[in-house]
Amino acid sequence: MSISQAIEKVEARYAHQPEFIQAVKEVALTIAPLYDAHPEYETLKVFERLVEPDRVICFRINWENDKGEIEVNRGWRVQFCNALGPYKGGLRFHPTVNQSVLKFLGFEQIFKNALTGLPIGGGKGGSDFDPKGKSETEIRRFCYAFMRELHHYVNKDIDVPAGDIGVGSREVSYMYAMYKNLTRESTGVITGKGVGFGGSLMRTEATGYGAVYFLESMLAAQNEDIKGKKVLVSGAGNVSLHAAEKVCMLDGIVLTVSDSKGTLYDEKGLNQEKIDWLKKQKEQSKPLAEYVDVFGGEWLAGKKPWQFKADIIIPSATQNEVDEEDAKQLVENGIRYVVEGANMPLTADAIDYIRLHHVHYAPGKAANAGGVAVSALEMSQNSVRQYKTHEQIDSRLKIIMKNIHDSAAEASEEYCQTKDGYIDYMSGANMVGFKRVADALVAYGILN
Ligand code: NDP
Ligand code: 2IT
Repeated sequence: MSISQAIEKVEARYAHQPEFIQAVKEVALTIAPLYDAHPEYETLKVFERLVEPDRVICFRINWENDKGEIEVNRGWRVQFCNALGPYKGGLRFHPTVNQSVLKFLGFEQIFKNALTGLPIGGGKGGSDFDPKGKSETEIRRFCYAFMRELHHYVNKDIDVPAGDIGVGSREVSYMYAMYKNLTRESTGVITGKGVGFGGSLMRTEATGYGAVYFLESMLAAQNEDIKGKKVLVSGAGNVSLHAAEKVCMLDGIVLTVSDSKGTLYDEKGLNQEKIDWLKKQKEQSKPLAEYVDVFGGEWLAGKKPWQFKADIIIPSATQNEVDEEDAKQLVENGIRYVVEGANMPLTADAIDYIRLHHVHYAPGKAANAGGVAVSALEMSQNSVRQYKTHEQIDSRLKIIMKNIHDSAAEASEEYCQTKDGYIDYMSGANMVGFKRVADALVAYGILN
């Protein structure tokens, strides 16, 4: 079955899963040169196999709210592909979570994890539980209830979850506590744990910092650096605020952050004091808009951050937050680099538009791989029951991000006929990630 036939099959079978189809097509449409060079991939139906998860586990979560009422949510774990190691990927708690969203995230995770060069397969999970407006005790009860179900399916050598939207170190620690309680095991079954009881130093910072390390390599490839460059960041969560922090540390100018309510614009740029304030504000679930009263700037209710002139954007909130109209505005405003902190933040049309206009584009599966990479370092620290230092993890993270950049750039040079120093990171990253997984499947024969 050719790749185009495999796409048709996915479109027919999963017509009701638009995000999943979007993620599959993005990979499929860029790996053709590699696929053509390896006839064994088609013989062994590698692509057709990879678009079908090993299994999707779906379960009910009953929990009790503060009024003593029973609430019922849906939970999932998509165990997509373990060709390279245990299924690995985060858990998302957000009302928009459904099978399509988790399958797109799990599919992307396979190739992202392969790009890190570490022994981890791809998976994703979560729930349609909405943490907004819930009390601390409700969050705790939900996390316990979620793991009461999930623990049947995960294990340090089988499937290792972590955080994602709505799941940070607090939630991971509650889930880990329930896992330990039920299994009497103290193992690396989940990553992003608190430092001091199994968590790795720098896991919290890793995704945002890693994305900026990737950006540094992109800029260096064009003989530029980040100093003085204007950057638009979206989101105000884990990835966004750490990406913003690293940009500031390197003397870039972060003009925006945002959330589901609107955008904060500060023409003077963020600094460490402002970022610390933002972190505290989000931790306490307080409005971003209050920033203006403390530091000045402008609050744009209901607006995205893409209307301002800048050099770089780091979209770090959620999928499809940059559409074709936004892409047109970004090109018009002189944006030259797009670095995806989030997973699939650009629609397919937006990607086409910016690539057509030679904007350098780093897809999430390459640029935000630093988080899962440090998760994998947490797994190995847990296995040997030793901790690495901050400096050791940070230098590994830098090396991993540089390797991802360089391998994607090399594949772009080998397979894509680009001109004027343009690097096709999307095709390059897809081909490198895909090849590592495909070669493992070929080596295994028809199992896996
Ligand atoms: P957080 O929950 O910490 O923060 C999410 C941020 O995005 C919040 O500011 C939130 O605003 C905003 N947001 C979420 N959904 C929407 C929406 N539908 N519309 C507008 N804003 C929205 O999540 P993370 O920072 O962990 O994750 C952000 C992105 O990065 C996701 O795509 C995730 O998959 C990806 N990612 C995360 C990694 C990690 O290590 N955590 C690793 C790699 C990728 P509000 O508070 O108002 O909802
Ligand atoms: O999308 C992602 O890579 C994550 N949410 C992190 C996954 C992980 O296992 O650390």
